[in-house]
Amino acid sequence: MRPLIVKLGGSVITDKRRPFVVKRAALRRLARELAAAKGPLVIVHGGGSFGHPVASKYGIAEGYKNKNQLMGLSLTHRAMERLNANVIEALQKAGLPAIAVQPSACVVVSGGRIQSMELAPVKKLLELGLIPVLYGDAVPDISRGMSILSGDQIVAYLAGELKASRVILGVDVDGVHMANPKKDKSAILIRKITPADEELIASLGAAEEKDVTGGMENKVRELLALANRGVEAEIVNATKPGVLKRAVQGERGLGTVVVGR
Ligand code: IP8
Repeated sequence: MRPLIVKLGGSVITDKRRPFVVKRAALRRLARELAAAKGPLVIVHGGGSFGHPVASKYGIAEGYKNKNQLMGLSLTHRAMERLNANVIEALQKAGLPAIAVQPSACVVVSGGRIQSMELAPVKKLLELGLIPVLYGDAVPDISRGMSILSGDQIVAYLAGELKASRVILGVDVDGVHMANPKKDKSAILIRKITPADEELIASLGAAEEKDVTGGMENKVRELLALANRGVEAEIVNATKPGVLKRAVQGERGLGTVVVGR
């Protein structure tokens, strides 16, 4: 029972310029598109304008430094729960039996990296036919007190552990580009990335405005590590109606494919 794992990027489901604003129409559409998936499905979503501004204000991603950050961790987590509730409701309205799984309660993180995760509940939910929905979260970190765990890292970890059939990351651009496509309309889309493209991957970080978890470079690095474990992944534009639907139905080559050695 190899699940398909889909990430809904924060910039796809929230308005990144306006704190705590959900893109409701987009979320409704994406929920309907996800309903086209056959077989077991895990959904992970990012933070967008819910998690990132709060995490950044309190410096959660830098680890524990002062007592103020305790409220910061609490508020960041709550912001993510609020966004997650919106996602779950949209999925339910599209007829999908979605259920929230709280990462900060089941993942052990050290130095910002997942060390282990209690997977028995997720596996059982999948076996029953439910759709676990996880999200980037503010988490306790056993070496530095606290961290921000990105949805991308959760996707990569789960895909490896659950031996996912495939991973699809839905973002707000057509895939990975040679330059920032939001600033440079002529930026060339890269159709395929392999571990040999290190120079290109390192240059991705410079081209963009990063959020607290690192943006496109980070996504590609997570997916490459996964591809080396035998799980293929694709980054597609989920803001274009129908693209995510075609991807979850098994179509390839809609965006940037990440493959291993
Ligand atoms: O948007 C980060 O998740 P991401 C979540 O997947 C928070 O990087 C809490 C900022």
